[in-house]
Amino acid sequence: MKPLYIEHIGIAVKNLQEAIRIYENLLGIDCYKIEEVPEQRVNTAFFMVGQTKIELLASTDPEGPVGKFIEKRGEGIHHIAFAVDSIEESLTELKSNGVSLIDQTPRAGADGLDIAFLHPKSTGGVLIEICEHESDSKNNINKNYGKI
Ligand code: CMX
Repeated sequence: MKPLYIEHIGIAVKNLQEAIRIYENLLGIDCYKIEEVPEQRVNTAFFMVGQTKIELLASTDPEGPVGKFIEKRGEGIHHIAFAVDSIEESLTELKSNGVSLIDQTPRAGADGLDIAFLHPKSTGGVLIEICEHESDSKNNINKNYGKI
C-alpha cells in the first residue's frame, strides 16, 4: 500500500461528551462533527489537527468492537488510519503480502470515507484502517485529468 498521510487516529472513550470536553480543552479547537455509525455500534466525534483527524469513539453496545476493546484494555488509542489513493489496490497488495484483512472489500465508514480494517494479529498488535477520500483517489485524479 502507498500511504498518503495519517488520516485519523481513533481513540476509544467511555463517555463521548466528557471526552469531547477533554479534547476541546486540550487542543483548543472545537469538535466539528458528531456522527453515529450504527453498523460499527459507535458514536464518533471529530477534531481536525492539520491534515489529521482525532476520532473519538464511544460504544453504543458492550458487544461492539469498541465496547469489547474498552472492556479488555480500557480507554485509549484504538486504531490508526492511513489515507491511500486506492483501497481496492491496497487491499489486493496487502493480501498478497500476507496481511490478514478484516474487510475484504471497502465499505462506508464515518465522515464520508470508504474504509477497510486490517487485523491487528498481522500488524504488530495495532489495528490499522486504510481509507480513501474522493479527492485523493486515483480514480478521481484520472477523472480530473480526463477533463483537462
Ligand atoms: N487494537 C489492537 N488489538 C486489538 C484491538 C485493537 N483495536 N481490538 C481487539 N484487539 C485484539 C484483542 O486484544 C485480542 O487480542 P488477544 O487475542 O491477544 O487477547 C484480539 O484482537 C481479538 O480480540 P477480541 O476482543 O476477541 O475481538 P474480536 O476478535 O471480536 O475483534 C477485531 C477484534 C479487531 C477483529 C474487531 O474489533 C474488528 O473487526 N475491528 C474493526 C472494526 C472496528 O474496530 N470498528 C470500530 C471503529 C469504527 C470507526 O472508526 O468508525
